[in-house]
Formats: sequence, structure tokens, C-alpha cells
Amino acid sequence: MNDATLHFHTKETKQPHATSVNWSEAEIEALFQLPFNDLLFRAQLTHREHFDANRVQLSTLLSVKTGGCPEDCGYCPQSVRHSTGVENQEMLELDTVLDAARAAKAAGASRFCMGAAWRGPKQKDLEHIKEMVSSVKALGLETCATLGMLKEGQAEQLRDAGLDYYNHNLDTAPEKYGDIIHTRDYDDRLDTLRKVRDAGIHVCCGGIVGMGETRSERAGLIAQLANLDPQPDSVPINNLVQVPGTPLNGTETLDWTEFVRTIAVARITMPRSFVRLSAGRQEMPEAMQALCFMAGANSIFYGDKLLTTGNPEIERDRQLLAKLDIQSL
Ligand code: SAM
Ligand code: DTB
Ligand code: SF4
Repeated sequence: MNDATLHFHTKETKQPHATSVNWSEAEIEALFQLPFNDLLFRAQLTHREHFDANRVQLSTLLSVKTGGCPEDCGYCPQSVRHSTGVENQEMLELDTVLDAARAAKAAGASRFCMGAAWRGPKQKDLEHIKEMVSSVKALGLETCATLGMLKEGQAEQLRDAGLDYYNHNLDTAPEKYGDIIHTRDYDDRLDTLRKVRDAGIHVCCGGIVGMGETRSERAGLIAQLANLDPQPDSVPINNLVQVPGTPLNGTETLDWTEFVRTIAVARITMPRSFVRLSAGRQEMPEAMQALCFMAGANSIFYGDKLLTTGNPEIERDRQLLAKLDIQSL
């Protein structure tokens, strides 16, 4: 029995109202090392303390500006530096976005997330995005955007337009980061997250696993996320979608148990956050997804497409959720 098994009382039960928690990488690694069933059991206990275990939140993604991105993120099919066959698409018309948002709402999504392949938005771009945000919000959907780095004052503009969530990921552990991205650094990301939080927008921040990182680097990513103060409202855990033409294509895939463990550790360390089982679901068997829900995932991307890559068909997800008696939030 290791340390984490012996000290079964979780930090959150010790400090139910603490806003600031401090998880060391060693503590997080000890969670990863728990016997699989013990880890899942503990994650379920934590999950049930804070959430209805039979409900999952559904967010639909739309790429409102695709490809041609100047950044060099090694996983991303939209970087101008990688030949992936993704067709560049300038900013979508408002009506196109609204049609997609109406369809998402009709299919049962509660949140609509608009993504753009930018280093960050220019003011002219932001004007269009603000229009999209306020119009999507007027349909009765929660709004989310992921537009890259924000400059001073931009988060406030998005908030005033009605933006509920901003997605900006830390992506990986600080020590792994330099292997993956060279055009912006970790502090740039933390700075954008601070701007979002200071503007009063909910923070959606997570990362990608399966990029060839070690287990301690996965623990390092979770430590960074869990030690954000306050913790992110929503934490997308992406399993790398390997796209031919990207530098990370051909990376050894993560064993499925390790992915489920990552979800469980995210749940235990961020007890009140929505943990989103994000990219990579199309490649996951249903039983693995069910284990992720058992490990505390309580949100998914819902809709046939992520930004440029595939996601399970809506009908297939409906059937899966029905089989698991899971209802949407
Ligand atoms: N361009 C903006 C940015 O990077 O901040 C917003 C869009 S970007 C595509 C949003 C996130 O998608 C990335 O931070 C990364 O975590 C995730 N992502 C991109 N490509 C991925 C892939 N192939 N597999 C898994 N996640 C991916
Ligand atoms: C997040 O963490 N994952 C989503 C969303 N935030 C924007 C994006 C996944 C992208 C997967 C690759 C693609 O479809 O281009
Ligand atoms: Fe550009 Fe975002 Fe892709 Fe990085 S992840 S290349 S910033 S679109």
C-alpha cells in the first residue's frame, strides 16, 4: 500500500472551502501509482461529493477560422508550418455560425465553443467574434471561445459581449513544453489565463496527453492545472489526435489505462471542476469512455467534428449515453 492509499482523506475533504490548494508533483504521481481500481474508486467518491454522477455536460465546437496559423504547436493540424491538407477558411459569416449553434442546441448541447486558428485576435477580428458571441448567447446557449493569446482589454470586451467561458490550455508540463511549442511560452499562457479570470470569464484550461510525455510529465501538467488559483471551471483532457503532416504524428500511443488514470487524477485534484473527456474520443472504444465517466469525466465535446478532425456521430453518442443511463446537463 503506498502513501496515497493510506491517506485516503482527500485534500478537498480536509479543506472543503479552500480556494487555494497546493498539490505537489510527488503527491500527484502517488495518485497515478495507485492500483487502478483504488484510483477509480477514490475518483468516484470525489466525483459524487460534488456532482451528480449520472449527468454529463455537452459542448459543441465550431472552427470559425481555420488553418494558416502562424504558431508551431507540434500536435496541431492548423499550423501553417505543417502540411496536413487542412483547407484554410477565413472567418465564417455570422449566419453560418448561428445555423451551427441552433443545430447544436436542437441536438442537446448546452454550450457552444467557437475556435479560431490565431496566435491571438486582432481588434478587427474581435469585433466579428463579439457579434458571434452575443448572437449565440441570445439563442440561449452558454458561450465559449478559444482564440489564442489575449491582449490587455480584450477579455473585458468578450465578457461584455456575453462570453461565459474562454478556453486556453496549458497543453503539457512546463518541462515538456519546449519540445512541443516554440512560438509562445508557458508564461504567455498563464498571462492570458490571468486576463480571462480577472475579467470574470470562466476559465476552461486543460491539456493534451499522448504526446510522448512521461508519467511524471503528465503529473506535472495536472499539478499546474490543479494549482491554478482558483482552479479552472472546466478542464479538457485531450488524447492526442495524430494527424499526418504534424511533427507528433507517429508518437507512441498512450495505453488506455493511463488515459483513464489521467482523468481520475484530474477529478481527484480538481474536485469541483468539470473534467472534459475531449479530443480523441473517436478512437476510443465505448467501454473506455464509460470508464472515463466512472473516473469522473463529466463533460464531452458533442457533435460530428472537433475543429478539423472527427468526433463520434451525435446518434452514436446518444446511444452510448443512453446505455450508461447518463443524462445531459
Ligand atoms: N489557436 C488557439 C490556441 O491554440 O490557443 C485556439 C484553438 S487550439 C486548436 C485549442 C486547443 O486544441 C489546443 O490548445 C490543444 O490543446 C487542442 N488541440 C489542437 N490540436 C489537437 C490535437 N491534434 N489533438 C488533441 N488536441 C489538440
Ligand atoms: C480543447 O481542449 N480541445 C478542443 C477545444 N479545446 C478547442 C480542440 C481539439 C482539437 C482537435 C484537433 C482538431 O480537430 O483540429
Ligand atoms: Fe495555432 Fe492554436 Fe493550432 Fe497552436 S493549437 S497551431 S495556436 S491553432
